[in-house]
Amino acid sequence: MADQPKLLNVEQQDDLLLIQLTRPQKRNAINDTLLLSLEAVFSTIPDGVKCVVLYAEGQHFSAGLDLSELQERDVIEGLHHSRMWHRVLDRIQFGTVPVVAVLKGACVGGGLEIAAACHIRVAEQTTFYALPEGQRGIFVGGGASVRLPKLIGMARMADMMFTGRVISADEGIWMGLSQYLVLEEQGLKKGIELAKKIALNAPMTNYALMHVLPRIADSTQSEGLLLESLMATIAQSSPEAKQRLRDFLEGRAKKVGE
Ligand code: 1HE
Repeated sequence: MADQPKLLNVEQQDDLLLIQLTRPQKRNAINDTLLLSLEAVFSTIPDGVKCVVLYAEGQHFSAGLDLSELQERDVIEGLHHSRMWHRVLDRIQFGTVPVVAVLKGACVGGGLEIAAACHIRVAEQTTFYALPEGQRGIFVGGGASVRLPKLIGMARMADMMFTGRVISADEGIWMGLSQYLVLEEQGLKKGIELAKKIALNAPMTNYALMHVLPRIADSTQSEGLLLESLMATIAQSSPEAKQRLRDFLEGRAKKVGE
């Protein structure tokens, strides 16, 4: 509706798409409208965009599910609601381009679930992580029970829910919740810097990292090894890979670390 505040701001910068949560007055709590807006944006990534940076206005990445909408749902409505979260977060994780999330302040509940669906997480020093579902008498419903154990292990996730433990940005980096830790206000700059690097990769490599690597992680060892061989063969036979290998052998490509 026209008089409703905009919950997302989307801006294309060359081959990057910057998506900002713009509900700071509610600490970027995720109501259904915001969740469906995210789905719409991630379903229509413009041609030419090679990486997304997801960040937030205000002091907090996201306070999670908008609890004011958690009205009396019956069982089947609850199932559909959780499955809607799964659909949207799968759209982020298994979309067309990698997503770098820039975290700060609260990254809790559904906010952490969204962050976990992204491919790279940059945390500002103010970030803190929690799963207050345990204290609110509910359970995670946006995919955390599948994605978080892959990042930090099941025991740590269970601890967060059993005890309401709040994880600091420093703890989060060694646990694996974020891959990068930066000073306050430096997150977006770092996120864009990383997104620009990711955008330089061969699209086939980014595709393999987004779509094949997590499937290999879900496979048995023998299935995973076969998937790896198939993916490696497809990737190395692409014209872009051949060109990149020639560039290295003929001294035109950067060495590791340059
Ligand atoms: C909200 C929400 C919310 C803030 N739903 N309205 N998530 C939680 O249990 C986290 C709940 N939120 C908090 O613990 C705190 O708000 C924060 C630590 C994140 C930030 O504190 P603070 O002092 O900066 O803000 P505030 O004063 O608590 O909140 C400002 C406003 O945002 C206030 O509304 P106002 O109209 O009184 O100004 C709050 O009510 C509102 N607000 N968080 C609704 N979450 C797929 S299943 C996922 C399940 C979950 O995510 S459960 C975890 C829910």
